[in-house]
Formats: sequence, structure tokens, C-alpha cells
Amino acid sequence: MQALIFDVDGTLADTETAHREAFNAAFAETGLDWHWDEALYTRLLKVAGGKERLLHYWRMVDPEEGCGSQVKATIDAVHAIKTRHYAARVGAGGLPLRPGIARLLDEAARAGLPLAIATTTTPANLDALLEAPLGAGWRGRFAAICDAGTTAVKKPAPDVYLAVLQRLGLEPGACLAIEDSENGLRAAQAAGIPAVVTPTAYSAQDRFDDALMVLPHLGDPDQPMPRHLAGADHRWADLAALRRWHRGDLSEAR
Ligand code: XBP
Ligand code: MG
Repeated sequence: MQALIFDVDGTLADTETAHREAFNAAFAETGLDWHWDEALYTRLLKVAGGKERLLHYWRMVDPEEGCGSQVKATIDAVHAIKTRHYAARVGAGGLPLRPGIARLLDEAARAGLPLAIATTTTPANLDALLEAPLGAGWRGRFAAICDAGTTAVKKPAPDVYLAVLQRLGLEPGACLAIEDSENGLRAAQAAGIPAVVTPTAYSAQDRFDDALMVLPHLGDPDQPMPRHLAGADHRWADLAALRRWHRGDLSEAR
């Protein structure tokens, strides 16, 4: 295993409630009588990319208007407002990283293991989310960062993972992806990258066939994984465990 590739939303942090609230705040600010509750947003998350999600929803609720000539300009405007509301919610440490993320990033840095990000989210969201927990120089911790700004075609297409592999100069099988959703798992698999999945409440009902491992989270000494999942002495996923799983030694999972 020569690199770890992290998804962002749902993986580095459980962000989708903040995204959902930001979308609803943008609808209210622009006078759109839309409201995305948890059940609806869970379904809409099948469409990766906030702008793509808005277009999908608009065409679902108003097929005629959703295909009009002004749709792209309106979606761009609403999404820019949403991105401002999202930054207001998660900025300045508004949302913590999920268990094990800071610990693994530090361990990888100590081990000299290259790290990368493969996400469909908007670049500005990364700075808002990561500057506080990882510091102002957070981008320097990643050998490659590919997002909606670098890669237009969203998950489950492999494009963003293929872009990361190209920047890393590594073969897919030499890497391990950490994801939270079926779209993300399918994108990694389509790029030939084995993946560990840590679902959130929004993706709990997704299918994760052929994931190396499906874990509630990566665990920390103060937030261990449930014993039945991690085995007696692996109550959190450290690099040694990820390397074992990457080699195909999934004995803890039995
Ligand atoms: C999850 C997504 C993103 C977010 C919303 O990205 O699909 O679209 O839901 O962010 P990830 P934007 O690949 O990190 O799981 O509105 O900026 O798209
Ligand atoms: Mg995700």
C-alpha cells in the first residue's frame, strides 16, 4: 500500500447535514419554495455534485422549467449562495473530523505515506472544513487534491480517482481509498482502487459489495470500534490494519 486516498463528504467529516442545511438556507434566501428534509436529501445524495443535485431535483419537481434556458445561471447562483452558507456552518472548526481521521493523517505523515483527496465537492468547501482541524497549511499534507474544480465528471464515474492516480504516479492496486457512500465506492472500484467504507446515517442503506471492509468509523483510542468488528486488539484502524486489509488479510472481519 503506497498511498491513502480520502473522500471528503461523509468520510473526513460527517458533512451532509451541513450541506443539506446550506441548501435549505440558499432556497430561503433566494425565495425558492423548496425544502430538502433528511429523507428527501438521502435520496438526492444518489446524485453526486451539488449543482447536478439541484438540476436533478428541479427537473423532478418542474420538468418544463427545469429544462429552461435560465436553469444553469439560476443553479450557479443558488449554489454559490449555498456554498457561502456551508462555509459559515463548517468554518472555524464548526464541524469535527470523524473518528480516526486526524490520527491516521498524522500516522501517515510520520510514516512518509503519501495522502490524497478525491472528492466531488466544491474546492472552497475543503478550505472551510479543513483549515481549522488540519491547520492553514492543510493542503501541504496531501500529495494530490482532486475535486469539483479539477474534475467535472462526478462519482460514481472513476474520473476523480483516475486524476488522483495520475498525480500520484501510482498504480490503482497500490492505493487504498476511504469512502462513505455507494457512489464513492463504485468510483474507486471503477478506477481499480480497493476501498474501505465508513458509512454515515445518509449512506447506511447503500450497498457496499466488494468493499475491503465496512466499518462504523475508523476509531480512536477514545472512540474505539465495536469489539466484534475490530477484533480483540484492533479497536481502531491504524496503518498496520489498513495494510493488512489492503493485502487481503481480513481476518478481523470474520
Ligand atoms: C459529496 C457530494 C457533494 C456534496 C455537496 O462529495 O456529492 O456534492 O454533497 O457539495 P464527496 P457541493 O465526493 O466528498 O463525498 O454542493 O459542493 O457539490
Ligand atoms: Mg462522500
